[in-house]
Amino acid sequence: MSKMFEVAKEQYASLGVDVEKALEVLAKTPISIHCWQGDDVLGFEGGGELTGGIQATGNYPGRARNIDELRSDIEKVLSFVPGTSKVNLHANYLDSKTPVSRDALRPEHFASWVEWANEHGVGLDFNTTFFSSPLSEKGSLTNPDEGLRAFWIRHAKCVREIAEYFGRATGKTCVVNHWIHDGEKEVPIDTVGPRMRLIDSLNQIFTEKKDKRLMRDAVESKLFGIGSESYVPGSHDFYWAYVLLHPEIMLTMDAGHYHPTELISSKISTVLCFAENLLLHVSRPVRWDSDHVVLLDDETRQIMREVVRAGALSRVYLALDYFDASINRVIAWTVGARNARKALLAALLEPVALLKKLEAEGDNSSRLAIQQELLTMPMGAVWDEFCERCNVPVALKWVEEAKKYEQEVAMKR
Ligand code: RNT
Ligand code: ZN
Repeated sequence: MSKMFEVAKEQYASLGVDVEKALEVLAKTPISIHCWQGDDVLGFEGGGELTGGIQATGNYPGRARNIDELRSDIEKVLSFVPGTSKVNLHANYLDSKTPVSRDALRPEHFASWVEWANEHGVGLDFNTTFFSSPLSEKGSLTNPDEGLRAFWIRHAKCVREIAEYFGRATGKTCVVNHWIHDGEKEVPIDTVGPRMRLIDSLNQIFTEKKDKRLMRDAVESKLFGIGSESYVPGSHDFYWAYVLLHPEIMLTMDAGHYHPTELISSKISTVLCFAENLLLHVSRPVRWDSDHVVLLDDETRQIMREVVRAGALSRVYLALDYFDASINRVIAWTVGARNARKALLAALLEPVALLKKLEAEGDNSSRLAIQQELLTMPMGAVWDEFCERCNVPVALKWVEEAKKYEQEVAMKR
């Protein structure tokens, strides 16, 4: 244990913060690491193009081109990120030598992922993949063509079965996120029809009740996407109403899916008043839903603070969602994952009890002063100690290792 850590521990203790307790909670809180940062969201169906409202920009060399490369890259990332991680897969990351239609996906197509996950002691989360398909060019769950809409409903049902299998085979609940890219470049005349079809599709998908311990469903809202700038049926209001009427389904809030000045941190407490659980996509929009690498910025810190201050860590699922193809992908991945956990540490090191007491007493000046003082308290020493205890490289040592991996592995691709 470093001297710096001992000093930091005392400083936090003087505000009533139990650092050891904070580290315990930090270590066991799962954060789901998305698989799609490694290959620019392309997956392994062999299509080779990302379409459907989202875009990974940049062409830095070393992209993972197959499952083995992607797993090797994720393993690197996992070795750099302290605490409990899960790995978040998309339905187009199947392991199959022959093409499989998305409405015919079976657990066997993901059996090697389960084996891999168990080998590495990580749980798996999952996602329906409606984008990057010629069958969803005119939409997925809102498609006016009944045959195509039925296809995508079948897809979602397959994904839920596979998720159940993930839950059973890994012993860890699998969270399934459903995001559709459906939407319009211009405001359509009929804005109700697509929404009514979406309700019907969701009702069909969720008809079969699943064991909550094995898998959970979540629906992700969005304001706009590329090509769907003016109208998105699956908006925040839409899904918020849907989950209120169907409490077994969770709402997913992605930090990049709102108006530029609208923050998900300010919505968390409202959702928690009415919903038991919530899924967060920790991401970073820059002017648009650009999915930039997560920083240790104000909003990421505020997201974690809101969850911790509400005492809701066990009710909120945390997942990462960004894809940067302009820099070393393993480094991008790791920076974001470490930052999300660092922000969580910062939240856990807040003297919440003391701040709440001051607030109740009306002493808002002390409340403000303490919050500002906290910003320069030695969290770094606590973070370093945490990394050491978790056997991951301390400070910038991981960057050296990532660079070495880049030279020896990624650049040879
Ligand atoms: C898209 C959504 C969605 C995707 C992933 C790949 O805007 O945020 O979560 O990023 O499913
Ligand atoms: Zn998202």
